[in-house]
Amino acid sequence: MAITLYDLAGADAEIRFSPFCWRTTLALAHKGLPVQTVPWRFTEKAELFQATGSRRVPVIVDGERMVADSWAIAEYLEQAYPERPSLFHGAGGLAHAQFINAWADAIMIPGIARLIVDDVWRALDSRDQGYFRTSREAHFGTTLEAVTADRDTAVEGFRQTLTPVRLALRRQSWLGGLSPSYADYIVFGGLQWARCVSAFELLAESDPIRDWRDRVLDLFNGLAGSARLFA
Ligand SMILES: N[C@@H](CCC(=O)N[C@@H](CS)C(=O)NCC(=O)O)C(=O)O
Repeated sequence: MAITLYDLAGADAEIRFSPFCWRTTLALAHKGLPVQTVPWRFTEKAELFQATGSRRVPVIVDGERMVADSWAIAEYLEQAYPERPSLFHGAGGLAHAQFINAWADAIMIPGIARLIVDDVWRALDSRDQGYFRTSREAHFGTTLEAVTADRDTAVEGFRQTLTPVRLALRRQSWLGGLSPSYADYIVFGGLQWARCVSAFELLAESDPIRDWRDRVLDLFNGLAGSARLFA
C-alpha cells in the first residue's frame, strides 16, 4: 500500500514547494517507496489536525502509523525499511545529518525566507494569502515586500552561509559522500523551495553548488527537476 504524504500546495495544486516536504519526498524516493500525496493548504489546519494530529506538514501515513516532522519521518523510514537503500549510511551519517538538519533549519531556511517570502505569498492559494501575510509580517515586523526589498545585495550574505556546503562538495560529489544521502535532501529542499516559487536565483552563476543542485534535480528520473514551477 502506498504511503500518504500531506504536502504543502500553492494556488495550483501541482505546485509543491515546502522545503521540509521536499526532504520527505526525496527520502521516500530514495527508499523506493510508493507514495500518494495529498495537497494541503495553510488554512486547512483543522482538517490536517483531525486526520493526523499535526498542524504542520510534512506528515506521512504508513498503514497504521502517522509520522509528522521531516526529521522524524526520515528516522522512521530508516528504521521501518532497513532492507532498502539507507538514508544515512550508518549511525555516523545519521549524526552528521542531524547537524546539517539543525544548520539548515536555523541558518539556511531563514536565510532563504528573507529573500523570497513575497514570492512565496504570490504562489499561494488566495485563501492562504491572508494567513501567510499576517503571520509572516508579524514574524518579520514589516511588510513582505520590505523584507525582500534589498535582496539583490542581501543575497551575498546568504551565499556566504553556504560556504561549508561549497567546501564539502569540493572534496566529494555528494554531502552523503560517494552517493546521495538524506543530508543532500535537507540542503536541496531549501534550494528547491526557492526554485518552485521564485525566479530569484540564490546561487551565483559560477557557484559549484549549481552542479550538485543539477545532479539532485536529476535523481529518481528527474523527480525534483520535473516539479511544477510557479511562473
Ligand atoms: N520542523 C518541521 C517544520 C515543518 C513546517 O514548518 N512546515 C510548514 C510548511 S513549509 C508548515 O506546515 N507551516 C504551517 C504554518 O506555518 O502555519 C519539519 O521539519 O517538518
